[in-house]
Amino acid sequence: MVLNNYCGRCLKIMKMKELVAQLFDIGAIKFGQFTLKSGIQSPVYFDLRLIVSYPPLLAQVSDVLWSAVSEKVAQFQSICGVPYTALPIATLMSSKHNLPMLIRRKEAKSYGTKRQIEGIIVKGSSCLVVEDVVTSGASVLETCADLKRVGLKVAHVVVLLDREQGGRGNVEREGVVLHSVLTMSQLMQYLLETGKVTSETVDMVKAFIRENSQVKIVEKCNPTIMSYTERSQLAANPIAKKLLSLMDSKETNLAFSADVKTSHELVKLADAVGPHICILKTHADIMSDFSRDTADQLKALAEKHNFVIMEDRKFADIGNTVQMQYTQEQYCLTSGWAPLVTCHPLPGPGVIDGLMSVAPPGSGCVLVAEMSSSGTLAVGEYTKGAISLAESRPESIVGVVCRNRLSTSPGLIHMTPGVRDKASGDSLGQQYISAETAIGERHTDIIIVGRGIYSAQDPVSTAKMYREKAFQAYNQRLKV
Ligand code: 5IU
Repeated sequence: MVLNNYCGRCLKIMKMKELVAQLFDIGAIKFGQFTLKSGIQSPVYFDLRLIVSYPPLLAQVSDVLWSAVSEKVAQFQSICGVPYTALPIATLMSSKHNLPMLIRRKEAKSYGTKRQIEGIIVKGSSCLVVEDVVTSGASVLETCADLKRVGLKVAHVVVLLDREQGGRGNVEREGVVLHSVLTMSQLMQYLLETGKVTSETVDMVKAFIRENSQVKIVEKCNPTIMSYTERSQLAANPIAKKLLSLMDSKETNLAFSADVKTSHELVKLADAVGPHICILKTHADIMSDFSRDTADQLKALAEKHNFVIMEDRKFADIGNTVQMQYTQEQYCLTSGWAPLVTCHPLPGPGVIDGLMSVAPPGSGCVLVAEMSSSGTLAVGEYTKGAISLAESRPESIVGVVCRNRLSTSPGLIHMTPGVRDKASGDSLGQQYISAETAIGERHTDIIIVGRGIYSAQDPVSTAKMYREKAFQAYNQRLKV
């Protein structure tokens, strides 16, 4: 009896070794440097997508997954694969064992009306979730959450490989039992025993697992890894929506601060640099000749080149006073040429109320939460206060001027001034950082560049250079 059991176990291990060796041979297990969805760098990568090209292997994987939950199967009324790799595996399991399948649509959110789960949903029935690999458990939990949302019970997940990096704990904390066919340690042992890898490779992977045994689930709503387009759908203010979506469609997160002294210069620069920017930032009160005509020309250019104008007035008084300042005729803000204006949070919410009560519909404010000048007092509790004010008024406050990412609100746009290449500052306290630092390291959204562009010999090609650097840093961020 004991002998039989032992042999059965031996047989199982032999089969598993064979399966692992075959997966290695088709290139489903790779060694090198890989960035996982959870952001960590891994020396080993497991990619089962290839398996559809090897039908017998696909069938074998489906069989071992089924065996791993064979004692539980009676309790399931449906089966669902985590898209996309596990879809064909779940299909085979469903078909072979006559267990109805459900398909989770990964992209349904962007189409709104489409169903997230396809197939017949019997509310209250139990669904078995199938996945190829679990690292942090984030993908598994997303699928479980969508199934639960439509009224299904999800208590069991079966996976081929548990990478032993915290996924089991993360999934089980959500009340879902994880059944795995293999752990990463077993997989490495089998590869060693079948002569596919050396013991050095096994040791390297083991060390990696030891150091990364608790991978955190990447927050789904982490704005630093969301696209501007995704975030535009979550923004409450129409200008924030427009700005975020044009940043992706126009491929620019560059704001140009055109601090020139005449309207003529401003209009000329705005027309030339317009194709490369998402925001034109102005200081109407720097110009000696700002008029309604300037405002009209700027408005036309904003339409022509698809950018948003932000008048950097930095309103900073009580509501009643900023109302009068905003409606004063000289700068004709009520005509709507600048849908965004900056203001200081110093006075409290009244400054926002005052401005919004007189600004044309669809306008917004940008709050100064931090400054780029040395010795700035906009730090610590002041900055925190600015952020809570911004987060409490998403319909009016489109963004913040800052030097770091300060909020996880996806709709709040972080704009960073004091950006310039090959300069560390000026003689009056300005402090410069690079586009890569602002967007790539400090995770802000827009760089604001003034002298770096308008003092350059060729402002247009320089703007193009800043645009490319900043947008590349954003794209890089999304890859994590
Ligand atoms: N600006 C800053 N720092 C700040 C804030 C605004 O530089 O903290 I608030 C403005 C000032 C200027 C532009 O209009 O951004 C930056 O110009 P230069 O890139 O030329 O330094």
